[in-house]
Amino acid sequence: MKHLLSILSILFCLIVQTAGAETVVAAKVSDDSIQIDAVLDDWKLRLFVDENKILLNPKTASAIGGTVKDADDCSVTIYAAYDSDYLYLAVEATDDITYAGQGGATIWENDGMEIWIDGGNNAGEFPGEEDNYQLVTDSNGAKQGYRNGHNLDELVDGVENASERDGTNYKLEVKIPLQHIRQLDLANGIGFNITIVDADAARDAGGWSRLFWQGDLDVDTASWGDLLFGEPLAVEAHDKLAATWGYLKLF
Ligand SMILES: [Ca+2]
Ligand SMILES: [Ca+2]
Ligand SMILES: [Ca+2]
Repeated sequence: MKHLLSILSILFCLIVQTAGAETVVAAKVSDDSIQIDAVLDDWKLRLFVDENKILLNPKTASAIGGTVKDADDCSVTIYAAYDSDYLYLAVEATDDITYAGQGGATIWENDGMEIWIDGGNNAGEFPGEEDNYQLVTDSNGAKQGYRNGHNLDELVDGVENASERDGTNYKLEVKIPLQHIRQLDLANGIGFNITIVDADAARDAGGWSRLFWQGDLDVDTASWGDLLFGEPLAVEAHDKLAATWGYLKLF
């Protein structure tokens, strides 16, 4: 019986780990230290720990809308950071086929990222509550904001985003004014979700697919996770050594 309980508890832990965290903690960075150019060397990504990022692939996804067969088909790492004025997200995406032929109001059908924000972190209706909105940043570097049944310029004015392709893979970088997030309380965090679109070339044949970080229905705010506003990134050991060496050389 004791052995059975041990095995069951191990299995439970494995299931919890497989399901992935429901919280991502944005790292505090210096104001204006991140430039939106789809080049991520300004992020110091090596300092990001597991809680600062979302690993999204067919195994970690809460749900798959459509078909994403394996990590080569679509898998992404999403990094979160913030400063006094902006929330930043960076995406490194692996994709086997790029589809990004849509323009105008249908850019959400392109390979790219959909960001779901519940500013008051109180769930609520979507569409309905004014603090709930969706921001699309596609792999062309286009953007779109949606709230209460409307695409709104006010949701994308002031948002900067960039995309860079490397073959069929791509990188995204985006910054969102914190002022856009209604009912924001940094101490409370925001309700948050990410869906990654994997359109591929089979879009017209029903191949439009998505990986869900949380839940399985994009507008179900109650199923979203949390984004918390955390501490600055830890300084890496060799950065400390370099600083110490500089100090020694001074004296
Ligand atoms: Ca950059
Ligand atoms: Ca794909
Ligand atoms: Ca809300």
